[in-house]
Amino acid sequence: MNQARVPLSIALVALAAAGLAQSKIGVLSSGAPTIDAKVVAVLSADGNEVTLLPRHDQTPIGFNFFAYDSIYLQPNVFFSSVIPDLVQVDLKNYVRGGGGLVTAEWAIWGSGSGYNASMSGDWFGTYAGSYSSNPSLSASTVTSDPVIHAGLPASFTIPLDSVGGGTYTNVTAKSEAQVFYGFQDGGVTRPVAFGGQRTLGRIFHYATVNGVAQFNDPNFARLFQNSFRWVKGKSVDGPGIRGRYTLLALADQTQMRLRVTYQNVSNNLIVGTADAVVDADGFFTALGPSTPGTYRVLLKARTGLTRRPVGTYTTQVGQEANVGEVVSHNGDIDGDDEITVFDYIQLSFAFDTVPGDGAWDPDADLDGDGAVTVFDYITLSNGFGEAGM
Ligand SMILES: [Ca+2]
Ligand SMILES: [Ca+2]
Repeated sequence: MNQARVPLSIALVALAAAGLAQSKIGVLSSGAPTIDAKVVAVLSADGNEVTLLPRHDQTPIGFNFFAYDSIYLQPNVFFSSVIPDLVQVDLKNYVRGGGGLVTAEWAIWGSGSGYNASMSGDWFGTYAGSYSSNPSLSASTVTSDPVIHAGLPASFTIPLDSVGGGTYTNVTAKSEAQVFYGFQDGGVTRPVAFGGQRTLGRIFHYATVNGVAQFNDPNFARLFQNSFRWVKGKSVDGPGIRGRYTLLALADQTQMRLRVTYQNVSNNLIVGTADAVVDADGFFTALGPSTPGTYRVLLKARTGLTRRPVGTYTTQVGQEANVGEVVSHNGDIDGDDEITVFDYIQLSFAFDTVPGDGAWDPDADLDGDGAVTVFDYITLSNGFGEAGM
């Protein structure tokens, strides 16, 4: 038991009880426990409710980023890591749908080598071809912002850590980027703290690796806290919906998790998602978008397909809406929202196994009877060729 954590836990409980949390922040683990602990401590000290999430490259497909106001991505420690492609698409859609994302040095360094290509097109800078191992960096204001610069001097020196081989990357800001602090690289001003808006959400980048020495600097710690205030997104916490999703051939749907996605009918943008748990007959309730509007509802269970109840619904304050019911085939084991030969292959690897066997794969047990058998093959075959909608 780490004694130092006790006062922090008490402080967090007190804040949660008083409903004063600044925002809900999910920290994708860097893979370095000392850095992760520092990140959590600095953000908690600003009154946020902070959750340490799986290592970024091990984020499970289908992870619900919309459960958080903002997400921190620090991919430096395991610098050859790549986030699963479907998760990158989710993270990109999370930002475009109103979420906030803060990233560290490798996000842009790596994009220069093709890492995390599905989302890096949304970054606000590109790799300028070089990085540095300097032990400190002199940051100066380029454009002042009341949220970013709150409590900070116009210029300050940031002590730097070497994480993954360097301390910062030379970045070229894209034309649409807002650069808050920069540094001088020869005759060129390079961005060190910068970002911008992508559709409904915001991304904030650091050109630095953000190690422990950096967080121990009060000015950098404040800048870090301010950047999360700046990106803070909207969560799904509005009037609820109820509906019904039936996953074919599943013997007992009790406790089956369902993802509910809200799409604005006027511009087709995804504005948020919510998690729901269904009862034995497939009935569920879920929170709705915080912004009043008219939405299309998309429903998906883990090995089911995305299904859309007929019609749309308009949020009404304090009133739960019934969005209707759908039935889905069962067999999307790899989570790409289609039932194809790749799902067959994954089922075949787990065939004739039960929990405890080396090749056991709970997602391949489509009917949920605790074994991967011919009945799971039949279930998959019944939906073969079907895709989400
Ligand atoms: Ca599939
Ligand atoms: Ca089975």
